[in-house]
Amino acid sequence: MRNLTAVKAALATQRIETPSWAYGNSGTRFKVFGQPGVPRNPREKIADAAQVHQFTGVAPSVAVHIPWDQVDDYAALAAFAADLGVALGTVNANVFQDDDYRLGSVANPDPRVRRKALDHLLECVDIMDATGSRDLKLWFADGTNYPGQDDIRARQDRLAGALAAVYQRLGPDQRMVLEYKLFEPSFYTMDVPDWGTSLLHCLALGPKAAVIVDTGHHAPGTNIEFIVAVLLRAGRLGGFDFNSRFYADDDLMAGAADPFQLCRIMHAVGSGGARAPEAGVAFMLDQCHNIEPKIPGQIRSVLNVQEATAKALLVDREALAAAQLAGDVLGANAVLMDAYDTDVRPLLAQVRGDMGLDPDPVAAYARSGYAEKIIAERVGGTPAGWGS
Ligand code: LRH
Ligand code: MN
Repeated sequence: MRNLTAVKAALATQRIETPSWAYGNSGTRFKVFGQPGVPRNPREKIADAAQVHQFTGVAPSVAVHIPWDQVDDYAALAAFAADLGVALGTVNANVFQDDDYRLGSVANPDPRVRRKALDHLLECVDIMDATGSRDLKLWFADGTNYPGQDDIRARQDRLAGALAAVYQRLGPDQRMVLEYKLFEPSFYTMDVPDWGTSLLHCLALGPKAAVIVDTGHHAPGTNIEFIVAVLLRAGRLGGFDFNSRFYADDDLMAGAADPFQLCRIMHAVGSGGARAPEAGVAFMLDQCHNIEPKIPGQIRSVLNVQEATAKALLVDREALAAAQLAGDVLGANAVLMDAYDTDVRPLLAQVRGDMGLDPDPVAAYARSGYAEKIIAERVGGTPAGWGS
């Protein structure tokens, strides 16, 4: 697809969802470094997310996490967001921060604990009814730390039972998207450790269940674009949690550690005809800005996804297909590398200009004075964080 008009139109209609928790304090087990001006409540997080959309034009929704974003009136919160030009997006359940969940939530041996976890998942669907969100995102910390600790198959049965109960509760336009993770916080088994396990559960549930690929949740060296291609072929790629990592689930800025991988992933998305918002694949960021300023970090991350997407869109697919079918190994690789090696920043600056935006969102945000404003205003109260 080298038709530049079509490429620019595709870039202008891109939709990248930012996570509310990226605007709050976050860290590691060693330290959570507080930062000045950090939001203290869901409305301030949404106001910060609206800044990212204001300067990039392609981040019109913000994912919420319950109870980190708990409020009395979710419809009012959605209206507040709409007034700022963003929508409440994916609803993330949280059954990983309560003492009851030490041995798991929906896979816990104790039926009382499983019931408690299921009730939270069902409450999250009620919240989706109020916010108008399409997706319920489920990530489970559930697993075991030692061989023999629990029965692997029995835990799968318990998980399947809870997922089926939630699936029954979904409305006609709602989906549940199941995220997998190889390890952490459980270190011998995770009950949803990989794409295959997530896919099996989704296929068992029905068409409103799909797989979430968090780019930080694989073993080192995993070919993520292969997983993307296979899930798209099965019609079960629900979306992405984009971030990057050097070693584990580092939750660093998307594209920061491996921009080529992000480009290869977006190429696989394009090959599967799933780039456009209508295809139903959710493109989300799931990151923690432990040491860097959060709003600029989100803006930079959105730009990194845009750049990876632009490079993937510049792949000469006709030439690529011809080289592939001719068995021209180097020729085919060169077509893709030619696109990847293209500096797409001028093209994206043009796209932003056409959208009435400053060509350099990072600089424009810095000039806006918003950072200084929130530091001056947000004095007192408790900075938002992971709440554990
Ligand atoms: C788990 C995860 C999941 C979220 C959490 C914030 O590692 O990726 O998507 O619930 O991070
Ligand atoms: Mn994630």
